[in-house]
Amino acid sequence: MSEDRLLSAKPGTGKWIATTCNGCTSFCAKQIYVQDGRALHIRGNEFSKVHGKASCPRQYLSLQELYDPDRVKTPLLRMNPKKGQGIDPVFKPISWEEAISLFADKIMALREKNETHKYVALRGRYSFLSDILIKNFTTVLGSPNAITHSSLCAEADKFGSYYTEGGWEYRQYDIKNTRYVLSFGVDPLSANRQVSYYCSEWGNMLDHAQVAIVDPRFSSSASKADEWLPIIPGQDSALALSLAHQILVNDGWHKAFVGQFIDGVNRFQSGEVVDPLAFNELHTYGLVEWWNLELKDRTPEWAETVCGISAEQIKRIAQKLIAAAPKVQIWRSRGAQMQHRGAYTTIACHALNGLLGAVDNEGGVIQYNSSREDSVPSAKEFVDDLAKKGLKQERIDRVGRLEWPALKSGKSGGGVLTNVVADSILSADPYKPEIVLGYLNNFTFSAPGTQRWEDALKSVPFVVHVTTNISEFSWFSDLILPGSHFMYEKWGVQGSCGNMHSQVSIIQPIIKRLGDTVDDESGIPWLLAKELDKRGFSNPLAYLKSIRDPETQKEPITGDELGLYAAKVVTQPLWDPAKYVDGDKFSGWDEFLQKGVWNSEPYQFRQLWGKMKTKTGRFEFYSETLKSALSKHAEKHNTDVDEVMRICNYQAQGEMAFIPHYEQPYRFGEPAEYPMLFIDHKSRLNREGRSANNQWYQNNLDIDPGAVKHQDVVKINPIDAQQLGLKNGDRVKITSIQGEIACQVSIFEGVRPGTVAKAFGQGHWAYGKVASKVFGQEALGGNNNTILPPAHEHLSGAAAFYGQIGVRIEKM
Ligand code: MGD
Ligand code: MGD
Ligand code: SF4
Repeated sequence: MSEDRLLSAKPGTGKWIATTCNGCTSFCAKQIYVQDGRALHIRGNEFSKVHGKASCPRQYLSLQELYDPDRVKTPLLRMNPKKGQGIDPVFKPISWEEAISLFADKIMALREKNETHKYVALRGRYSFLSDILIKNFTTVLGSPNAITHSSLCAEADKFGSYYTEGGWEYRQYDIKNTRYVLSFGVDPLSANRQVSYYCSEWGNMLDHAQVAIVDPRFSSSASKADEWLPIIPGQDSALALSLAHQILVNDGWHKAFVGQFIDGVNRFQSGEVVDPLAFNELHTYGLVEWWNLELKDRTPEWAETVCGISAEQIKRIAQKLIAAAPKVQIWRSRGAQMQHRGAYTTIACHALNGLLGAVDNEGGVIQYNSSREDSVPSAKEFVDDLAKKGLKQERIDRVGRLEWPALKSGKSGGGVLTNVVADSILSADPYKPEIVLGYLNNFTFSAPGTQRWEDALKSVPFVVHVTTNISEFSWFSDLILPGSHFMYEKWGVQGSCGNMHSQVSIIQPIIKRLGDTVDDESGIPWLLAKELDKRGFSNPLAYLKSIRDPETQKEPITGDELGLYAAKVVTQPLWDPAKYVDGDKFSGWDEFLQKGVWNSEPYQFRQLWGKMKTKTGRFEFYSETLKSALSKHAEKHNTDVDEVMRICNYQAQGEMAFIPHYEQPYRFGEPAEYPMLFIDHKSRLNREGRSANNQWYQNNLDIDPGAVKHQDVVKINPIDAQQLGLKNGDRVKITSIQGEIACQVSIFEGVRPGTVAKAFGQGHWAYGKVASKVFGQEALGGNNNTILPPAHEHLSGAAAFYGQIGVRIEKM
């Protein structure tokens, strides 16, 4: 970045520069008003065909994140070997040279012992360039342990799409043309993906579509919906299956997608088996098997007794779906899916889209448009023999073991088990790591069962954290490396999708960096590689030098150049006239950088009908794709699928494992001891776990229904509050089988009686002076992850934050 670009602006003469927001998985393209090297204002990027200038309210919080007075501005070394909450780590500022030299020594010590696999890299949020620091650098060092946060994020969601229509990915929704939206737990005005786009278009959609929100909590989107269905937590599959039953008995499936009885006479009658030969299926597979095995008995009357939604309301919604099909869309959130037995809920909900012909159809639920960026170049050829031995060791998260199928994209062990890593470290199974690097993550705060992470990190000899703030993870670290702010201080690339377009947008260093920081995804590996080179280990530097400027073929000579060249390499197919295929066209890199975003062509409907990437090429109600994945996993362990189901704590046996079916939700805590059910949710102002040290966050928390400014509240229904003798503002203790936290009561009719709801985000005891009550010692409110058990949905590998989590509420 040239000095004059940063400093030429006289007061009042700043300019808008493109970058990308990372406040959530929407990754909106942005423009920042920069003057005298400072970021002053922010807006959506007008060149984005996904969201244009629109934004969610959280964009502004990024400015306070950037200029947070509690930011780490120089490397810090721990002087107190004793680790624990409330124990001062005595961090001493040191130079980059000292910090990187120490880090390199530790890596070389592992190489000397032939134990390179004992290096573990953990990452949270990221840009596409994080592959340099996390995936590829870790590979060259000789460790299989590049662990992402994906299983804390939303893996169960992708499971639902993959095992019905063959895409391990999220979806977009054609809300401009839809007539009915049924959401299982998604609150699109607050969270999920492309919040900016959906916020800006939702009001227009309400002019031509009806909305029903299924959520035990009255969310922002429920407040604008036609119907709110306050379901009993964990019982979404009962509702979805009964809707499917009702659609079939009422002749409501979409014939052009699903097919029809050969003689046109509907034989789907409650309780009656149907002859599969009587039905001629078109673009779907296994409808009659699904009916015979599961749906025929899943009446609305049955569902009412299980999920707490009246049969009358279920029937009404089924009729509305039938009337609006195929211009309908069934959305599903982490809340409905990231549950201990949630895998079959994900496919039950998505199967409704199949039944109603909404898949890949106008007004319906659409896959992401393909975008054509490249990956960061592979590091394979830079792996030496010593490193190859390390790479052969089992991965620290135990993925692929019998009880951990994590079937990403159909592969046994294809996924990740982020939250298992704490247990692996504690039990030294498969081994105890010696170096843990955390990048843009805070698993001691963001993962259920936080205490395990604290204990695990205490036991690791050398923990490094790349972070903007001293967070709960940093508190247990030996070395802190100051992170560059993701949006404003580094090179990166990110992607997003919505409004029938995909986009790829640039992240660039646009301000004067605060303190003594370097670009963390490229600058840190660069400095480390140079130190390792000095110690005779030259492959990491050779790898990084192989990432050349695609225009001049120049090798990088600084970390910043590495970031720039990597960003150019990854986006080259989008801006290079010699390479581009479709979507926006640019004259070259400079124009792309100035506009900041590439947009794909608009989505073409119904291209996937008959050509889905499933085993059968069709939308699978009976999932041959899941059958194949589960069977391969079972074979790998010399057993059968029934045993896999048992060990993963599912009830299904036999053919039931391959179809969407009802599983009784697993309850954590007996009702006698833990009578209420706990509901976790995101605040509208959460930038994942990163916004609590922000005054604007604390001052505006009441943007969420039932929330209170500057407080951490648990929302309790007036009926329960009366029984418990509670009033607004009372302090209460919430206890689960996992732990206890304290917070304040907010009496709120928008939670189902018998349940309590609390937003994730507060409860920091580190992170800064605003986020904590006493920095390093006392939390402001309570962290939900202290009371959530570290359970998993084993088939996808997702952490199970939701379902039936029993709690006890006591006045303090
Ligand atoms: P964060 O909690 O956002 O990410 O969880 P994590 O991946 O752990 O923490 C990121 C950390 O990186 C910060 O604490 C800070 O130390 C550092 N940091 C912040 N900004 C920057 C930056 O710009 N650069 C660098 N280098 N470092 C930075 C997220 C995860 O949390 C996710 S994705 C989800 S979806 C889950 N949501 C969720 C929930 O809804 N409820 C509950 N109870 N828990 C949840 N946990 C999960
Ligand atoms: P959450 O909002 O985490 O998930 O976005 P979603 O997948 O939409 O899901 C929790 C929702 O489920 C809440 O509304 C909760 O009340 C509801 N719920 C809880 N239990 C149940 C249940 O049993 N049944 C039903 N039907 N609902 C239930 C996640 C996505 O959001 C992700 S993965 C990330 S990383 C982004 N992070 C993020 C953020 O940090 N803040 C905000 N505001 N938006 C974000 N968007 C992204
Ligand atoms: Fe940033 Fe997410 Fe808001 Fe987009 S929706 S502006 S990525 S916080």
